[in-house]
Amino acid sequence: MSEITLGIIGSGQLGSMLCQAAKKLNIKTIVISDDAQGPAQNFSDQFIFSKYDDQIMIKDFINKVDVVTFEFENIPLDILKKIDKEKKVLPKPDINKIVQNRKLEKTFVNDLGIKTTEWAFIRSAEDVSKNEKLLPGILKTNTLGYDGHGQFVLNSLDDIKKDWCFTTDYILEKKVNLKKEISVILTRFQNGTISIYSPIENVHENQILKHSKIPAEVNDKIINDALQSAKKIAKHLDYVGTMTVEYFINQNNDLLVNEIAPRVHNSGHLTINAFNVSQFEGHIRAVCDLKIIPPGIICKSAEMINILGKEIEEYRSKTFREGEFFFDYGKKKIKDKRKMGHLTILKK
Ligand code: AIR
Repeated sequence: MSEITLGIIGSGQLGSMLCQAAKKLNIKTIVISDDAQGPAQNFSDQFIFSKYDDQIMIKDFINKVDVVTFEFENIPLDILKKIDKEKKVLPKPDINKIVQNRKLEKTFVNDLGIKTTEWAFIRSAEDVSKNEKLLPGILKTNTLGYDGHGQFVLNSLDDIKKDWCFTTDYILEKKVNLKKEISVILTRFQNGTISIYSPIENVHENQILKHSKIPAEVNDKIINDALQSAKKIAKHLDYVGTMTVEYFINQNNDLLVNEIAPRVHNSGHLTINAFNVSQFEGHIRAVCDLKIIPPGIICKSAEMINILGKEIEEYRSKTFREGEFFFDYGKKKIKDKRKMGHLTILKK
C-alpha cells in the first residue's frame, strides 16, 4: 500500500475520475469542495465539505494530505498559494495566475512564438470601437468562465451600443473561420519528462463539447505542430501533471491555440478505455512522483459522446454493446446543458 495521501480541490466528475485512478494506484484521496453534493465524494476516501476560504477546514485538509492538486482552475489563487506554503500544490499555483487570465494566457502563448486567434484587451466600448477589425468577434470575460459562460458574440459595433456595462475586463477575439477543433493532452513529470497523446478531434455545440474522437482527421504537419507547441507550453510553464491545449484550425489550415486547461480534460475521457494509461492515471503518477507509463493506444479508433442535461435519463435505461462504456457522473440535479455523463465507443 502506498503511503501517499493526495488532496484534491473540487468534487465534480473530473475529481471522481481522478479518485478512481488514484484508487487503482493505492493512493488515498481526500477531496475538499464547497459543493455538498459533489459526485467525487462517492469515490474519495474522505470528503471535506467547506468553503475554500474557511481557514479551519483548509488547515484540517492540509494536515491530512501529502500533496495537493485541483480539478477545476477557478480556485482563488491566494488559497492555492497558502496551501502550497505547507503542502506542495501541483501544478504550481503560479501557472493558474496565467491560465485564469485570458490576457496573460494569450500573451504567454504569443511570446513563445505560438499563434492564437487575433485578440485585444477590452475595458470599454471605446476599446471595442478601436478594435473594429476584430469584428465579428467574441467578447469573453478576461477571468472566470468555462463552457461558454461569460461570452458574448459581437457581430458589429451596434451590438455594443445597447447600454452595455463594462463592469469587468474582457478580451475580444476575432471569430475564426473554423475548419476543425482539436486538443492535445500531455502529462509532464517532475523530472521534466513528457508523455503525450495524439491530437483528439472535438465538436462543440453551443460552446459545450459534444463529441471527441481519435484519431483526429488532420494532416501530419498539424499533428506535429500541435504536439510540439503543447510540449513547449508545458515546458515553459514548468508544468507538473496532466495539461490540455485546445486548438482551432482555420480554413487556411493555421493552427491557433484557443485555451490552455491546467488539468485533465473532457476531451480526454476516452483515454480511460482507449489507452493503457488514462489522462487521470498520468496526472496522479506525475503529481505523486510515481513511475511514468508512456500512453499506448489499445484500439483502432475511439469516440466519446458527452451526455448533457436530460439526455442522461434515456442513457440510464439503455443496454450497451461490447466496446461501449457508459459513465454516469451521479450528479443529483439534472440541469439544461449540464455535463451528466459520457459514452465512449471503441473500435478494435
Ligand atoms: N470541470 C472543470 N472545468 C471544466 C469542467 N467541465 C468539471 C469539474 C467540475 C465540474 O466540471 O469536474 O467540478 C463542475 O460541473 P457542474 O456540472 O457542477 O458545473
